Amino acid sequence: MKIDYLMKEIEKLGVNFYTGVPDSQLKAFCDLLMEQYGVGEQHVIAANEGAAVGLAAGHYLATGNPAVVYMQNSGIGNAVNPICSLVNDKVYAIPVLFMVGWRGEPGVHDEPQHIYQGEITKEILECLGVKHFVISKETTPEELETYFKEIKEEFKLGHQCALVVRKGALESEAKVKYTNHYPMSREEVVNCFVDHMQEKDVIVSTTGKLSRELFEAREARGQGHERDFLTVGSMGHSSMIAMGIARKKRDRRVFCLDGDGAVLMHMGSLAVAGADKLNNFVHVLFNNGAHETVGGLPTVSESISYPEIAQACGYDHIFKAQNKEELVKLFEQIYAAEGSVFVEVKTNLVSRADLGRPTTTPIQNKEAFMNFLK
Ligand SMILES: Cc1ncc(C[n+]2csc(CCOP(=O)(O)OP(=O)(O)O)c2C)c(N)n1
Repeated sequence: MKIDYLMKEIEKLGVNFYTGVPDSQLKAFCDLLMEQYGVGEQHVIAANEGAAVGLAAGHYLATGNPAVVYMQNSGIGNAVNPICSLVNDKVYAIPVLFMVGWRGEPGVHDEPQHIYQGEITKEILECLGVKHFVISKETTPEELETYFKEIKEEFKLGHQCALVVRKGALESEAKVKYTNHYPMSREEVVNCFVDHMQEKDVIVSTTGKLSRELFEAREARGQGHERDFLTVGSMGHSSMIAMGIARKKRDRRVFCLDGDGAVLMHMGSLAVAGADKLNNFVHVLFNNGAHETVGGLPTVSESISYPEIAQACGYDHIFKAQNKEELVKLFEQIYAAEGSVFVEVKTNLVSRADLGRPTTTPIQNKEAFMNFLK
């Protein structure tokens, strides 16, 4: 379906503000927002999907106009609390239009982390009191018009509605190119960690392409995957997984290879990890200033200082690298450090078109990892 039809219907509803967290399945929509509005007055990329609901509610309070909140279906979990306890009609009755990318739709092949979420997407929206309409490639402008008539009526009652967007449903001409000027790619840096880590040490890697690159780095070296825990879902939680391991395995260094979008999503964890003062915890932030995995839309990372934030949160050592020379030096610094470590590595937005996906299952990953830790 041409996205223009959808945008026209959205505008007819009186919506002129968009917020959310990007999703590859909504790439056509996200790119269009970037092309039309960039990030600013009419479009804000939120830290997480719950925060986006908060922002949409604030926008409504100030203007009387509903907002669109976009997300991958995995983000529904982050939004459950403000959907139930803020915008629901038993509380403040604030209309919101959700655009939800339907990963893991039953019958459509997808990665393990999307399967259960995909199965329960419609059910969970029903449970949350959010009326949903499925949008597919075949949805006609007439069908869309009838959906939006219903949405308008629901909005009058202070209800929320969702468009559940199937794979390949939206077509757009918008082609936005996202870049930055840093010399190293995320994959190069991942490879460097694999080559410089000591035998006993383990990695917890964040959601998205970083984990896929780590998997391929091991494959390319003919190594097993037992030293890596791939956080394939659960975006933003890899640092807490790593901390949980580090607390109980004090004789090993636990590296958390994190993304800036993921850190932003649950930034409070930095404070908790910093306060725990673990001397075997190495938190490495791959900062490319973007949600590269899902298309490259920017985060706010370029305008903040993670090293200063980490320092203020209590991490004992803060290191930085943005070129190969600094990166290689890092490992001496990391292994000489006593106390918890935070590293910021700046990376660019280059990734391989032929990047594979893990060929082992999450359960195999868990079992091999736990055996290695024993
Ligand atoms: C709760 C949740 N929201 C959204 C997504 C979709 N998603 C997967 S990876 C990703 C981007 C991660 O960005 P970042 O951590 O900066 O890593 P990068 O891809 O740039 O390496 C997003 C938004 C998700 N998996 N889970």
